[in-house]
Parts: sequence; structure tokens; C-alpha cells
Amino acid sequence: MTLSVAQSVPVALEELDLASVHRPADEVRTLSLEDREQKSDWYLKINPNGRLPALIDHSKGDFAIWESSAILLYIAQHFDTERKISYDPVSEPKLYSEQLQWLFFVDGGIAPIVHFMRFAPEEVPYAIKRYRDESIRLISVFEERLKGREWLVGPHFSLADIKSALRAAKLLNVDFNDYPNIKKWLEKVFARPKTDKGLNVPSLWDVEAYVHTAINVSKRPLEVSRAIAAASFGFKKVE
Ligand SMILES: N[C@@H](CCC(=O)N[C@@H](CS)C(=O)NCC(=O)O)C(=O)O
Repeated sequence: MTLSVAQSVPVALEELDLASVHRPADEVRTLSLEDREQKSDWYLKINPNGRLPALIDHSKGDFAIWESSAILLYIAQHFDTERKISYDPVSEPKLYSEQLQWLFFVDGGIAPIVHFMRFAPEEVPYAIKRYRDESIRLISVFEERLKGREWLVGPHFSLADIKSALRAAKLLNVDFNDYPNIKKWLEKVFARPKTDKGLNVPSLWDVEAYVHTAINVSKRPLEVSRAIAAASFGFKKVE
């Protein structure tokens, strides 16, 4: 298997102990977003949307998969037969549906906010208010869900936790000290040795540093978080 950087994918592979078998280090391709390698012809043939991550399954005729949730579900379908990090659509239809619900919720609701918080090149007061309010609303959905629960869906860690934790931790303007259920859950997710190993896959984006420091970073004012993100990723700094 060959994969690009985007932390949920290596995390899933590590959690299933697939990485060492299927993925020698030289098969992880890191793309330079600054050089817009993700929009290059060779990569667009793998992912027509020109974004990370993408996965190529050499065991299935070099089949290419893109969109992180689709990749996670593919990995689960083919390689998580013991259902260690996923739920089965046939024997556990309700849990499987709940897992999908959280994946869709994260992709549709949180992802656009993460982008805005990190990369908006200028101050737009309406947009800032809108996204700040929306962040708080969305994060409250997690907080409520995690009340009295260990994991987002069912009795064990799953794809829903992988994807949600990575996205939620990057809502840099949220102070997780105000959200004890989320804070406890994030700490548990990132304390998992295999998840941690997956996060250490070489990354141009250095997301690992972000997720591990997210709880502290989140106490900073929004402007400071955005300036840090801008400086880290070489985007235009917000003055
Ligand atoms: N919905 C996509 C989002 C992917 C995405 O936004 N990837 C970022 C990196 S984490 C990217 O490739 N950014 C570069 C670009 O937009 O050109 C997924 O979940 O795979």
C-alpha cells in the first residue's frame, strides 16, 4: 500500500498492525503542498480532487482511493475483519450507521471551519463570528455525546474517534478546558500507542505537533492561533 500524508490513514493502518506488513517506509509519499504537488498531473490521476490523503492498494490491482473517510471505510471493509476499529454493516447495522453519521458530521461540519481558522488570509468580522459560533456549537455536540461514554460510537474505539479527534483537536480557538468530556476523550485517543505511531508518519504539515499540543494551544486567542498556523505552514500571516 502507498499512502500520502493525512493522519487518519496511517493511524488506521497502525491500529490494525497493517503498517509494518504492507507499508515499508519508502512507500509513504509526502507531497509538498507549497509546491502544489497535490495538483500535479501524476497525483490528479490518483485523486482527481487534488488533495491529501490518497491510498493505493497494490493488493487490488493498484486500486486508488481518495477522501479520508472513504479510505478509512475501505481499510475497515477489507482489513478490519475482526472489527477492532470499526463496526460491521451487516451484523452491527446500527453501530455502523452511527459510525457513518459521525464521519459525515465531521466532514461536512468541522472540516471547512478548520480550513478557515488556519488559512484565512484576511480578517472578515462576519466570517470570524460565524465560524467561532459554529465551532462552539459543533464542539458542544461532541461534548454532549461524550457525556458518560468512553467512545463516540458503541463500546470501542472506532473510525469515528480517529476522524473526529483529529478534526476536533484542530479547532484551535476552542478551549478544551471548558469541555471536560472532550478533553478526556482526546487525551485517551492520543495516548493510544498505535495511534501515536500513526501520527508520527512523516508529515510536511507537522500535524502531530498540533494534535499533541492542541489542548494547550487552544487556550490562546484566535488571532494568536492563526498567526502560529500561518507561520508554521508558510501561509500569509494575519497582522
Ligand atoms: N475532504 C477531504 C479533505 C482533504 C484536505 O483538505 N486535505 C488537505 C490536507 S489535510 C489538502 O490536501 N490541502 C491542499 C489543497 O487543498 O490543495 C478528505 O477528507 O480527504
